[in-house]
Amino acid sequence: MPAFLPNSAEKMRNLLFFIALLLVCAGLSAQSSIPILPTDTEMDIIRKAAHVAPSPRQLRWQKLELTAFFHFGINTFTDREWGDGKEDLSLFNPTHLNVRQWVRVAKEAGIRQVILTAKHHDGFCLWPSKYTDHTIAHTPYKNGHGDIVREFADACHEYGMGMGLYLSPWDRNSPFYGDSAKYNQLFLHWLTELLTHYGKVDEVWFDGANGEGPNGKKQVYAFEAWYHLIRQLQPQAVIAIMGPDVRWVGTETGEGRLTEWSVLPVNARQQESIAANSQKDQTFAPLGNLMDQDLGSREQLMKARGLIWYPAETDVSIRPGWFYHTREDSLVRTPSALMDLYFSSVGRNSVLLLNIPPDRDGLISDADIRSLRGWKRRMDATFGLDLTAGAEGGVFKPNGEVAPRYPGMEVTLDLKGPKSFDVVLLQEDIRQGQRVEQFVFEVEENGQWVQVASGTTIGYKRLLRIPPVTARQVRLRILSSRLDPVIAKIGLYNLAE
Ligand code: FUL
Repeated sequence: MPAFLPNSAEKMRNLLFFIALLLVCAGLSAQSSIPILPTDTEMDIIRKAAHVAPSPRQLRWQKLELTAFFHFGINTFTDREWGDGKEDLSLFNPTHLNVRQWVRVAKEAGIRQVILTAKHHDGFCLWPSKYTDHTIAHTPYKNGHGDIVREFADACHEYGMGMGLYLSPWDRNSPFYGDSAKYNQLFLHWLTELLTHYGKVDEVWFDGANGEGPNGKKQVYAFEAWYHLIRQLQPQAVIAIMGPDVRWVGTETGEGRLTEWSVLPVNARQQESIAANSQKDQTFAPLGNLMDQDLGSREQLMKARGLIWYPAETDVSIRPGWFYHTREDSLVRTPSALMDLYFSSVGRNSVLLLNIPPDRDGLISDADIRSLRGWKRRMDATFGLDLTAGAEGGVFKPNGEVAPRYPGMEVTLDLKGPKSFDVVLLQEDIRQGQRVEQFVFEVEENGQWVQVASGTTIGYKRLLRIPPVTARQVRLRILSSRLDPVIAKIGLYNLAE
């Protein structure tokens, strides 16, 4: 990887001095939330946006790139997607259950963190909770002595895999659901069990489904109290996607936006909380609808009272359903479809959360394993050889102004001989923030620069597929950025068939 810092020590010193000066002048350093003051000008707001950066837990999560879900529970045995909480628990009897196999399969596919449905909407707990009878302790599995959360935690530990738990707020079994105070308290008990008995937890996942309880009343979730408890018990865990650290990308198709900002505006109601919690943890309530196409443009930022780092997670299943159904064995995504998912999620500044549902035996099925292996082979064959290795140049030429638009910033690479490629990879150093708004990628042909790719945001990672091209000199030009962008990597590859 060429480093986009000047080659000589002197240039390096100049650059560091320049960056330090810039930060001092701007009076800003990177932080995960920044309030906007009524006196801030448009330029002040943009400068602030350029300094919003991930918290350590968000940064760790973003760098994982590939994470997976295991949807497994009573639905696996009733062949349903959403149970109603009245299921006969004697149906739950995975005779060959091997959670180590799930985690191994995921690991071999390049996945770095996995999330188990500890409890889905049907209320069935995969661990022997003390607070309900609707648990694994009342199933034939290991004669009621099983604990699949324990097996999962042990397997994650054994394979060095990040461990996450999905605890559905919606509960169609609990008699307390709808009696908001009681259910919220119960939920705290469940969280406490899960976050104290099983070692380190890296991600806590809540979806937003919400309904009425048996009393006919809509449950009001006490998210704030839940977040508070999670921060106390497992401070390193990211809370997704009804949570402050990670947002839902907005679809379940596996497609992120072409323009995907990790810096989002928050609203007036949040202003005080942001001011009070600046540099600390804070509650979240981003402005607007997270399914909108435009979440973070300059126009959106101008309406905000604060700015937060709130990156996208793309959840999608390897099969049509979230739970395993035999009838879907022939509908497993192919290796090339999984490759497409990588480009449309990780390649668009998001983390991929790929669901791989274990079957009724309690194993990941052969069809899924075949696809995952084929995908991994393609990933390795594609990204194993970066054609910029050994390239010269990469001196980044900032123009040094804190200005609203930055024409003319560019990075040129001499590939030391003609190289053919059809994939371009770009990365910003998001520890400094996300800044690039528009770029073009060019190759030199007969003394002329020819554009082969263009785009808007880069963020943690941007991947572009282009028609195959051969060139010796390539150039990234930033047409618009919120502040001097910090380009961490340019890579050139060939997509493996
Ligand atoms: C949704 C749920 O309703 C689905 O069953 C699934 O768990 C998905 C990941 O989240 O909200």
